[in-house]
Amino acid sequence: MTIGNNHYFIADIHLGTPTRESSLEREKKILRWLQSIESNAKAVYLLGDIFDYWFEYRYVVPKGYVRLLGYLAQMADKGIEIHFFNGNHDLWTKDYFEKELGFITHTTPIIKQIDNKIFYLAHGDGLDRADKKYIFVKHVFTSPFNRFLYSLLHPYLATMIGKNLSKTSRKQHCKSDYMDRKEKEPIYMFCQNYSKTHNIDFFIMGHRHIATDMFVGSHSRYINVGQWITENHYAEWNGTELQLKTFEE
Ligand SMILES: [Mn+2]
Repeated sequence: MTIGNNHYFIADIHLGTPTRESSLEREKKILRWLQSIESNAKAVYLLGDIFDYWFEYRYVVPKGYVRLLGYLAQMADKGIEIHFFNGNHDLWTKDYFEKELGFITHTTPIIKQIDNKIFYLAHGDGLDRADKKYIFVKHVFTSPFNRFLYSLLHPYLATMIGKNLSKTSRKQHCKSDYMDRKEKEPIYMFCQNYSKTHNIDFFIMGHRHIATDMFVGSHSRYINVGQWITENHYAEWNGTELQLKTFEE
């Protein structure tokens, strides 16, 4: 079978929240989106917070999301690259996505040439190096020893704690003013600074939950793919043009 040429970018689906029913509905919508782009797709980039909570044990993964995971695995089997970036809500992955589903996983931002353009791809959290509190919290959460301790909790208790932490973090995130500080928001400032010393054509990220397409630096663009909780945006690179789009059924 032939593979398409387009690259697709999506983030912040936050599956699992706010209710099982609404999450399932959203998951099915994502499947319809994937079906609509599949024949044109060379690669799909999942730019973080696909799951509102994910903690992977050595032999066990969280229940649910089998439609989406199965469909993505099938796409990977056909030769479409599925790139999975950890967000701040689903950072506790191990090797399940790679080994079982055939994804290409990324724990940190990547810089990648696609066709003749340079892309900076990341979830978008932690880019503000002055935010010491966040950097500390992330360090605590990702420390292998803490992760090991957490994995010793019974999954019933661990999942309850984890889901609550996720909920609190999302609430704080929505309250924080960087959601609408526009040009002062950390990701925009990061892109602005980074583009001074690096040759990047497109910065594509999530995390902010607000779909954005703006110029940064002298010739770069910052695209934020928004979220799928109440909206449904994605970005498409077709070899010559990068567009922020809305999934219309
Ligand atoms: Mn996030």
